[in-house]
Amino acid sequence: MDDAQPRRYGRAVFLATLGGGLSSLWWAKAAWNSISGTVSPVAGDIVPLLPTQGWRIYTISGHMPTFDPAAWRLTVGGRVEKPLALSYGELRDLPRVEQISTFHCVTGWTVKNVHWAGVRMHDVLGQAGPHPQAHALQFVSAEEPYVDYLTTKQASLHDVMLAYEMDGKPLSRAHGAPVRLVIPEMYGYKNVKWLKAINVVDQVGVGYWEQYGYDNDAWVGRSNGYQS
Ligand SMILES: Nc1nc2c(c(=O)[nH]1)N[C@H]1C(S)=C(S)[C@@H](COP(=O)(O)O)O[C@H]1N2
Ligand SMILES: [Mo]
Repeated sequence: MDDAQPRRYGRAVFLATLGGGLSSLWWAKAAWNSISGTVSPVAGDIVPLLPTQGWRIYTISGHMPTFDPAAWRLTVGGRVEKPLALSYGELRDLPRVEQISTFHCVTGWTVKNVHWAGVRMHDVLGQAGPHPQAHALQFVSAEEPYVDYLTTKQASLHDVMLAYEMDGKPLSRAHGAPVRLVIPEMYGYKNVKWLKAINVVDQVGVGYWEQYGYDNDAWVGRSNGYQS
């Protein structure tokens, strides 16, 4: 695809908007490796690739969406220059990253050292060219009506991932096949499974669990979840 010009335009606009601080990391791939945190670029060499334990499989509907590789698309829309509909193959063709990070549910369980593989948000959004005035992302699950939001700044954290593999295998249906959001800094409910759409929006809306009183900013250790 010959989209050098729109791509550069999208980046320039987005960078100009976000300015400095955390958000400048959005495109600065090289900078990520110098940041310490939960991600190890050579994670596989340090922690053996083992099936992780302690998961509880959650659905809100009792029905897990099925994944048809031929028909599936991940759409990127909302306030973008160029809406996208990525096939599974196109998603897999984007630069692959791996990380090991720990997963916390707000109800108290934790799964340590989950080995994820997938793509970084900027590699998906960069092609779409988010509008300068839009400050949030909406993540829509194929499991309706599960939805959640991150600010663009939160979504630019270095270890946020759209994960298509867990523990060295394609993401299972129970864990959100074919792709889920992973944001280790935040509690599990932000980690939307069966992701089907990312929409660039002006500001965060009310996510599925947030409508019942959970924090919009689900920082592990700082948000205690229930607010009522
Ligand atoms: N579509 C969808 N995504 C979801 C949920 C859900 O019920 N439906 N539960 C969330 C919560 S509260 C947690 S803790 C994790 C659990 O991930 P797991 O089911 O892979 O263990 O998924 C999150 N993503
Ligand atoms: Mo959770």
